[in-house]
Amino acid sequence: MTGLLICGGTVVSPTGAHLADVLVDGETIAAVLAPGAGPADIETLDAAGKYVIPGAVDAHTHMELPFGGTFASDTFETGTRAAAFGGTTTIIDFAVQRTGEVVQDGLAAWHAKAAGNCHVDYAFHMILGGVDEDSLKAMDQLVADEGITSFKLFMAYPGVFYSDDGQILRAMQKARDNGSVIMMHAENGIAIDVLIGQALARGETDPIHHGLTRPEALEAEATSRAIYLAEVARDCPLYIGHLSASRALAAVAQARDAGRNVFAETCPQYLYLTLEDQLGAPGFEGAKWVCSTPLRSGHENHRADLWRGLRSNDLAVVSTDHCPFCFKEQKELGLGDFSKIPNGIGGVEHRLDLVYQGVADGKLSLQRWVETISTTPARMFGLYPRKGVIAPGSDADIVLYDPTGRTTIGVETHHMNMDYSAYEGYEIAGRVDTVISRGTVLLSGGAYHGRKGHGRYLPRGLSTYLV
Ligand code: DUC
Ligand code: ZN
Ligand code: ZN
Repeated sequence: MTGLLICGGTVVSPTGAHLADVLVDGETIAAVLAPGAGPADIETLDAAGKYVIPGAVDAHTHMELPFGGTFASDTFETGTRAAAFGGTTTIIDFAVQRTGEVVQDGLAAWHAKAAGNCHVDYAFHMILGGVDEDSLKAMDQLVADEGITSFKLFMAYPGVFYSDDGQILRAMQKARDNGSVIMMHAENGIAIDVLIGQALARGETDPIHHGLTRPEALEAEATSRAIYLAEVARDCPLYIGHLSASRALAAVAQARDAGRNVFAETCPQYLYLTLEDQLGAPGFEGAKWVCSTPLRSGHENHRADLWRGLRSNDLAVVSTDHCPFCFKEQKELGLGDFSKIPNGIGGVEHRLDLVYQGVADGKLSLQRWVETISTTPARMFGLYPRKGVIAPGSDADIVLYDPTGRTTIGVETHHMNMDYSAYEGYEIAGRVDTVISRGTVLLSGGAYHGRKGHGRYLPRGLSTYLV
């Protein structure tokens, strides 16, 4: 018989972990079987002692994003290859409509960047660089025809991506009508720009001032404002991106307790890294960790609160906000002026491991690990049950994870197109062992077998979280 039988592993899902064999036929999963119940005359993959989990879905990446006069350093080719090494078999990247550009032209440009270049499957959200009659019509067309069912708006970056409250409200009303989700960059960019101007005028130019001019109060304020605007838009589905801080989380939790369609993600950088230790590193070193929302103070309770939010489902998803820039020549654009440092951290390769470390440390259950990195992002963004689950009929995107292995993160071993690692020297108590995408083994025994062009565009349906 043709196909592949993954034998002896522990299949992990949001509802439990049990010994089972997984039968793969072609690109899809044919059956999940009692151990030993599969056909005998078939190629097998020994998964004894390993966790067998659905391929991870990174719902927030920025390959080749134009930002601050340069471009994110991973192409779709290098970034999706790195994703595969880390067990992520689907990314959802952000196509960009720049202010004044036709939305569909921005989308076409993103398809041109990605088509034929991806190692793993990919989908798009759409960044709206402004809301007007044309972009509101485009939202309907993208939902109906293009498989794009989520739109990101920015309360930050005036003059670049910024939308004012009236524009946000109109986009939310449209999303309420067509069933799509509004994703929000929730920071008060108008107030932040005042603080940046004042800091620079005082001669405060080091990278740490990136964080100090983006205080968590302005994330909490914007998060609350977005939640209220979504309420006015008849409880439009709202997804807060890259949530980094305790009071923003409290606003999300309050809305969720009230039964609202409010969801949020956080990212590994906020779970591990701090304003003082990384952004405040000596000299210009801190530029490596300039991202927005920024890293938060380790003297406050943000990281512990974020782990708690992941446990309680006030934080539904961990994605990376993968937006890498090299230190040389890219981050260095901000030498002498922190506001010119391109914003972003690369991490698409390390999300499974970094969240798994939370399991090893007793901060998260095995089930929540799978739910936050795979099942929920797939459900949230209309890819479920094709992605995010090991079940008959689903794509055979499968990762074997070795809880007895170890991973050392660093620039010498990573596969992202970055000249440094944001997590240099981190030791993880686990290891991605085997990665399968639609039945094709991309990684096994440390050897990479993937190729660019294997990854396909995934038109998405509506979120399955909404009633
Ligand atoms: N934040 C980043 O750090 N980079 C890209 C865009 C964003 O919102
Ligand atoms: Zn953002
Ligand atoms: Zn982002």
